[in-house]
Amino acid sequence: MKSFNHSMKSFNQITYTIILTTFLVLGLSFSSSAQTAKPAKGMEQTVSFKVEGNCGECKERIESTALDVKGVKKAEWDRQTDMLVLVGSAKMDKQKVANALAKAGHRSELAKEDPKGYANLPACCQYDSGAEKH
Ligand SMILES: [Cu+2]
Repeated sequence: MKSFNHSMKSFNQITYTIILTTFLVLGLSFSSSAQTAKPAKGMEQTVSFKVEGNCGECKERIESTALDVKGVKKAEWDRQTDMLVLVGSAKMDKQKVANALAKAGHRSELAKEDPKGYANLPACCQYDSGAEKH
């Protein structure tokens, strides 16, 4: 029984070492990838996603709606490519921006448009009507 206990102990020690090493390696790789995914506090981040829109009026609406969301410092929407580029603090949440845009009627890669918001858009801005970009 004594020798059994002894071998159990060394087995536990080996297991413990393996687990510790695994966590250490995982922890190191996780922290380095986490740094690139989420900027440290106080740092700025730039994100972009596609937002449907038609014209200069859409541009103003999309950009001012985005700027009203917490943490957003700069918003620039490109009428040709439909890409919205946001610069903001670490607290900026692109999903919140997408939700605000959806409420205003603009569909994006991240959120489906609110039908009421879409219906309230001026006819020239209703991007699903087949109206040309202008
Ligand atoms: Cu428009």
